[in-house]
Amino acid sequence: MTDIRNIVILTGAGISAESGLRTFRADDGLWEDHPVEQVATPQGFRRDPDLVQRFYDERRAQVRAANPNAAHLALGRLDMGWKRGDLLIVTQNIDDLHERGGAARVLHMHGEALSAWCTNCDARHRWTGTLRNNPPCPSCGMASLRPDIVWFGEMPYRMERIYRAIAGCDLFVSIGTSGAVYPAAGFVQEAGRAGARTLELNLEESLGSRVFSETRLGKASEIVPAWVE
Ligand code: BJW
Repeated sequence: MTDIRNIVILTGAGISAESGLRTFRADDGLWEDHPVEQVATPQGFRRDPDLVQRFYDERRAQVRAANPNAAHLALGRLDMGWKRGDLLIVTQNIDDLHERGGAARVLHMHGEALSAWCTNCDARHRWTGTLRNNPPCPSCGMASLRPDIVWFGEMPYRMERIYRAIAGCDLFVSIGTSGAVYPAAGFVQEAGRAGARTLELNLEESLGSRVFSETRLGKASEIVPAWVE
């Protein structure tokens, strides 16, 4: 990696699978038991807020019980040691395993399980317990808190910052994501257009595998440390 200065790393559910957090689209994935329109759209939340709060209460508890695996720890080491240029980890994951694995330059484009968002005053609060009993917002006192999650049809967070980082990177790495959800699935094309080398690390080929300059297949806990070291 001697010619590389600026790196953007996109991560998806596959990097946290070996920490015990389920992915979405596998046969035993989350969408098998929880229809996506019911739990991951603003319409689903309006129709049955209790169901959606229960789903994310459970996810929040699972995130708290999980620990970073060797892949998160390797990216943490890379982030701490990378002084030659910029590095940004753009994660689609709502868990905090990158941060607990030692990484600081992390951006959660689909939100965070451990955050609650007040739809009345727009404040965000670190949240570790339940949201099901309509707790009041600590800032404005209204019972308008929802999971701080980007659902289908909503705008992912920090897009401008992400596209700027991609436009300036020499290496784009995608780890453990199926490439089924946009705009994240289109980042590899953006990086390619910017002249970056593109590398996919995944258990199996994703929908966009052909677009990458290189694909390495295997478990994240093995192939990510091997790539970093
Ligand atoms: C391993 C492994 C191991 C397993 N080691 N690897 C038609 C065309 C284009 C776009 C659209 C369209 N119709 C609608 C859209 C837009 C829509 C979309 O993309 N829909 C598609 C289904 C087509 N997107 C949106 O609505 C987004 N917003 C938007 O587009 O706003 C407008 C906009 C305009 C202009 C610019 C920018 C924006 C919002 C998307 C929100 C996604 N939300 C979710 C749920 C919330 C978070 C949560 O509850 O956790 O985010 S959906 C779900 O999918 C979650 C994930 O972050 C996301 C991606 O999933 P991921 O991470 O890839 O998981 P899997 O399960 O799919 O794959 C796991 C991978 O890991 C696999 O490849 C395995 O092989 C691998 N793996 N074990 C390594 N041990």
